[in-house]
Amino acid sequence: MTLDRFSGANAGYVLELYEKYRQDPQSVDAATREVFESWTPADAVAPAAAATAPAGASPDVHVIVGAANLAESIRRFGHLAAQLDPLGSAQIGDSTLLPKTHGITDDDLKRLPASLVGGPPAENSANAYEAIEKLRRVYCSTTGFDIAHLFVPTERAWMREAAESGRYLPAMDPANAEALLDRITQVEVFERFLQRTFTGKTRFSIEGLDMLLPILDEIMAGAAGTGTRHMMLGMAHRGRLNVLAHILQKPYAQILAEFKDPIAVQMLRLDLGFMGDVKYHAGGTTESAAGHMWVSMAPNPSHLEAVNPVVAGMARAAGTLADRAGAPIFDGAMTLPVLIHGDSAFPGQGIVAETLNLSRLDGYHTDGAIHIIANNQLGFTATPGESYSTSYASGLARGFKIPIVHVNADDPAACLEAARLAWEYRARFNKDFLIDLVGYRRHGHNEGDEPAFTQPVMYRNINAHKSVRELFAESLVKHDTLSQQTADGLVKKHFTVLEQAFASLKPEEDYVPPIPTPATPGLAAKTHTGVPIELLRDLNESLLSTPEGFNVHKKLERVRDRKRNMLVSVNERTVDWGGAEELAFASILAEGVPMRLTGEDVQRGTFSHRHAVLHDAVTGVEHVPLQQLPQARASFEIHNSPLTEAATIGFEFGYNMQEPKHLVIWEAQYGDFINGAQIILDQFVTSGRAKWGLKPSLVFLLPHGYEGQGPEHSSARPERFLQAASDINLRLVNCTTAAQYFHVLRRQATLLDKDPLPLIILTPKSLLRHAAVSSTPQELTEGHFRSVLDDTEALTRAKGVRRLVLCSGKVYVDLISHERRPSAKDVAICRVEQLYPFPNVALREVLEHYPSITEVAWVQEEPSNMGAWEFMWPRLEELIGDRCGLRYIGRARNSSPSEGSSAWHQVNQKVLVELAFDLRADMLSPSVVWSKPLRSLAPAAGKK
Ligand SMILES: Cc1ncc(C[n+]2csc(CCOP(=O)(O)OP(=O)(O)O)c2C)c(N)n1
Ligand SMILES: [Mg+2]
Repeated sequence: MTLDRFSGANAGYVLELYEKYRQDPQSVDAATREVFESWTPADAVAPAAAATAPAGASPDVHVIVGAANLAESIRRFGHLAAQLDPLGSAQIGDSTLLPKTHGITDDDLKRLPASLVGGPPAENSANAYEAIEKLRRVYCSTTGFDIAHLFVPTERAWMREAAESGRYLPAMDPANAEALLDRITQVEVFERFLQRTFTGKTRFSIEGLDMLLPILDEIMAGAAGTGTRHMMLGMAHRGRLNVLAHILQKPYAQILAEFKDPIAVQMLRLDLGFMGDVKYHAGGTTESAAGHMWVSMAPNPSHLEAVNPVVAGMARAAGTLADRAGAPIFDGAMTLPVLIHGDSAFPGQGIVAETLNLSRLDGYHTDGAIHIIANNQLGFTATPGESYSTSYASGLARGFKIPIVHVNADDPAACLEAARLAWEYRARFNKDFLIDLVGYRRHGHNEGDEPAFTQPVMYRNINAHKSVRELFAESLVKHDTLSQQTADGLVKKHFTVLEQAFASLKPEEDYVPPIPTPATPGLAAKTHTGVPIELLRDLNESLLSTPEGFNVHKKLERVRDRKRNMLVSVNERTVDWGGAEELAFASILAEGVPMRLTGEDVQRGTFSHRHAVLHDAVTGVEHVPLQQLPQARASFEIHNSPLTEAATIGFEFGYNMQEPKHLVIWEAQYGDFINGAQIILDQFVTSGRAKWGLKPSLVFLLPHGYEGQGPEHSSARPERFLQAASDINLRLVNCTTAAQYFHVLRRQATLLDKDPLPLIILTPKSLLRHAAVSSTPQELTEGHFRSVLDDTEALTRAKGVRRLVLCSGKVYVDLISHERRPSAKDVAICRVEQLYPFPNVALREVLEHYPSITEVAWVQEEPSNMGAWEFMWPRLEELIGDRCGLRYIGRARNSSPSEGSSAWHQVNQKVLVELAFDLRADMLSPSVVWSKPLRSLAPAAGKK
């Protein structure tokens, strides 16, 4: 006998059982005792055990170990032999599921005790063979328990016990069975009615995966029964209308009216432009039938899986208690995210992995999401072989140690069991769970699509395949659970409901157009955000105090010493960017607005300017001053995010949607990294208002400015926000002083419930500690954010000014620091601190201050096709009219944001600054443009 024959977990199991028997023969059951009475483990198996084994005849050891290994193989790999595909494709199979692979026969098994197999199947079995057969029925039937990858033994053991005991299989008594058939019928009839009434109109039918609805019912019932307050759903197109109708309770009349698309031209709000979205992207909220639980479906863009982090963020927010100072409290029992994925999209879209990676992180976990792959074995026309490299569509979840249950969508009982398991596992272990619901797609990708062009064989099969309703009804009739008449009656009943809804439809009334939510113009400008000096001093003192015995790092102590004197003299420019930020945060908390700040390395700050979390220099213990603030009336949280942009921004967006009265801030390491989340920005942040009537108020801090660091660390790509800016859907600012930053943050907190808009702040890098951006304490105590900062020095000589330079952000500091500035008496330099909404009124006032100008020059660091120029150009033209020319000074059009070399950067920067002062730079660069005065362009865009 060779050692490898006894390798694997089961050799250990047999020996353990034997050791138990040896210590106390009564501790094992009688049949096992009988086997061990005539058996001794061989030296090769376990020398230590053999040394102490009783002498006696050596039985057929390999049979015992083979039986145990077979049982373990079935538990681990049984899913490979499960019949998961309703269309009957061949199972993957695995040789370790056969007795002969383990050197044993069925007869051998019949001679062995059931206890060798263990678990619930052994309990009432006469021998190992019977127990193995039961095990096969659990693991190799229409459910595949893909759980061998779970690392935590208690979780694995619980899953096995739950599966093997059949504890979560629904009791199919007649009442339950009829209720289930009724539900499945409702789901199917809804699709058939739409097919009949609106033939060929896209609806992304659920047919083939109809059991998705009863699965959701089951999860909802579990959640509602244990006091969950919010269930958050995220899903794509497939079956969405069915879920909206039957889970979110969206009235049939409204859905049918949308199919009619009755908008008459006179109903369009032409002043607001186009808005709204296709019907299968809409979201909704309802109270569950059982009450006490809100069920919400996030609106969804076409971009598959992008909604995942949004739902996770919504769920996190819904479970967060933030109305007290300190760290917020998250209670996962209050909230449940449920994400429905496509079988092609789940493995294909990177944001899935990004979101799964958030699932166990401190600042992000939701105590488990339930995932369902609506697996119709196709992605448009693509086959599984073309869509993923893993064995199953769910493969990615294995790496995250998420239990996976594959289930045949034609087996209603198995589907409900999967749903109950999901709910119970999540409630018990507070971790994600995945149901891979394997079905098919009755029609083409959409209802106007011909699937047989690409899948002729599959669709011959599908056309001949009965629906789950028909199959279930047939089996209930066959078992005399109900009559065929009853089953047919259910179909009729549901058709009648829909027919009546359709007959009484008044499309113009039933259609609910997206609600236009224009921002409140002018409110922002009137928001006063100064804070009395006494309060600022109090807050500063609290921020600077540390717990008894706390060792602050020496270098930080010096910084903090400076801060101690920051507010002593109200007229000295002692408040730097970091100081202003901390005081703004503290004052916002003192006003009772909870705050959440995340991003890569935000606790310290990329440029070491924040230090919102102090680490004791000796012990490493953390101290978060903003969580210990006696003046605070709301919670503060700050988390270093994982190295992810799309999922983390999606998460914060969802959080913000769910808790709009929290100030939620995401900071980029360098501004350009935000383009990793471009889908979230385009699909949710900037267009969510127009498409879905959402009112996001998320804040982005994006370091921006040309400092010679190369194309990738210079620009936060403000042009992308400006391109998406319309109808007052966001605010984009590029502040140049600490006080402006202080006021814009406070303004955002004040406007959260009055005039919420996303706020994008382009923030400094090297300028963080530059004297030019520091402010006086008085500037924090007075006034408000100003969208344009006029040139206070030039105002004293306004009549002599010929050129009005307009710029935004860091280039302002380069301009005013230039040696020519003091003598350039004919130049005024004004800062446009808010790029969007375009500060029309403030700029008009500035223009009026300079009666003799012959030109306005827009100066920027970015190439002309980037930065703000192309946005400003028509608007400035409109503002200036015939009064004077408009000139562009900045880098020439380029495909890359900046030069790759720092020396080259300096040349170009010098040239563009000198050109602003009319110095025909001695070192002209072809990559800097000094345009001729521009006039008579096309009229400005018209809209705000
Ligand atoms: C990010 C993204 N890329 C491409 C598409 C275009 N598209 C729409 S549905 C689809 C196939 C989706 O397949 P699957 O995930 O299996 O969902 P199913 O339609 O089968 O339910 C594709 C490629 C999209 N919507 N989103
Ligand atoms: Mg699919």
